[in-house]
Amino acid sequence: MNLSVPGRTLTAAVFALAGLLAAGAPAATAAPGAQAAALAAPDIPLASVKAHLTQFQSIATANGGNRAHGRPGYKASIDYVKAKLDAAGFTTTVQQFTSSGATGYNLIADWPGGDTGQTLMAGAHLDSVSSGAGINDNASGSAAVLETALAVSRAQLQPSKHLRFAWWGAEELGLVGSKYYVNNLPSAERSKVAGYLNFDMIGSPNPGYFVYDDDPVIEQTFKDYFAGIGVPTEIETEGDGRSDHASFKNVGIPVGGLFTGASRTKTAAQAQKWGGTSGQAFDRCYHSSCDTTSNISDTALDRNSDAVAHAIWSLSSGTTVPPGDFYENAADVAVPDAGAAVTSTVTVSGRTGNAPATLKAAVDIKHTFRGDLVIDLVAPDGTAYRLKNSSSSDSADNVIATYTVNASAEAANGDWKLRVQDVARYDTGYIDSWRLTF
Ligand code: DTR
Ligand code: ZN
Ligand code: ZN
Ligand code: CA
Repeated sequence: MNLSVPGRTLTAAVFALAGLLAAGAPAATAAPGAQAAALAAPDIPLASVKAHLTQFQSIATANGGNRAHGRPGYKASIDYVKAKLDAAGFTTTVQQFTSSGATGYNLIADWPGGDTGQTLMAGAHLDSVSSGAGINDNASGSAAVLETALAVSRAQLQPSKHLRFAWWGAEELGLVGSKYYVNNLPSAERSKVAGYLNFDMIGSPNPGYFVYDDDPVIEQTFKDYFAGIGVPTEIETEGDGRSDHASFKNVGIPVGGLFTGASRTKTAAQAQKWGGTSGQAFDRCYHSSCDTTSNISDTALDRNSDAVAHAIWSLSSGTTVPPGDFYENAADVAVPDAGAAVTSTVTVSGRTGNAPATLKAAVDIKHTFRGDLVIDLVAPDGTAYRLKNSSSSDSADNVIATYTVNASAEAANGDWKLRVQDVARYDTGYIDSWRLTF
């Protein structure tokens, strides 16, 4: 299968493609808590992803308790996602098919622009089983892909590759929707798909962090992201053929994806590295009626949603920022109410000289009364730069802002800390993510 690389065998084409994908995915910095991204992917707000889960739950509740193929809850889910994407400027297409005597639907959303000869796809199956709402399986993947697509629109991203997002029908009947899509994609169009990223169950309540071991560049992109936030990963071993990426892999398209586990039980070693409960299933509600909005790990959903955005930004970009230009930490850090200051660290290394006079600190702090917060950037030598003072009158939510600091007196390399203190009682929050750009 020629992947749009004329005159080459599949193997060579895949590696050639890997080279293309690699161009957009520079090696991450070695320093834990810091990583270089080809382009600065935004933090995907957990609250926005969970708002979609709430909608999918409401849809299931209003339609017989599920969002299964052939049932009204599935079409209502398609309509919800399509409306969001139409409003955000995507070109959407609803592809119909028949399976088990019922009409099924795939939703395809193209982001205008980019080289359509190098199309990067990301998708998730939108259907549930008939026994429940299917919130982890797979509203979690559907919501993360939707919110990433909306983030592309908010950023008005113009990557070198063309972006296409997809929500599949009838995956639970045997990858029916994604197989229908691939089988009906003309071979000339298939060869333009540079890669397909799949997200099926990414919020399991007792989560593992599994990365598909298929295309090496895609796999490394995900691994780099999790290494950058200090989260160990494992190779997904039960995945082959188990979700929609198989439809693409079967025709030679490079694939990758993320998974937090289903009915298998978490081992003691896995609980040691990830937390959670050993001897218990990653998702005890897999394919059950209890797969509702309470069947989600917020931390896993947040981390994986951010990983989706990182992969889209990294793998679709033809430009690269010099490694080390951008350092981030997306691990959540709770800020105690009227308590001690907390810090989140990024380690800068490999740079020469001092930091710039226009060092940028972009912060994303979730809080229900941001006037409570005092925020400092602390240089490696301990010098503190005040980014934000407290204010008893600023009752708005969240601090999502970028501050410019004249740090030219500071050596660039070392541990830089974001220090946050809640100085007034009531209301609380957490550091969602922050990044330092040189
Ligand atoms: N078949 C998927 C869930 C699933 C089971 N194992 C894996 C591995 C990789 C991705 C998904 C899955 C479903 O029930 O939708
Ligand atoms: Zn399933
Ligand atoms: Zn699934
Ligand atoms: Ca986050």
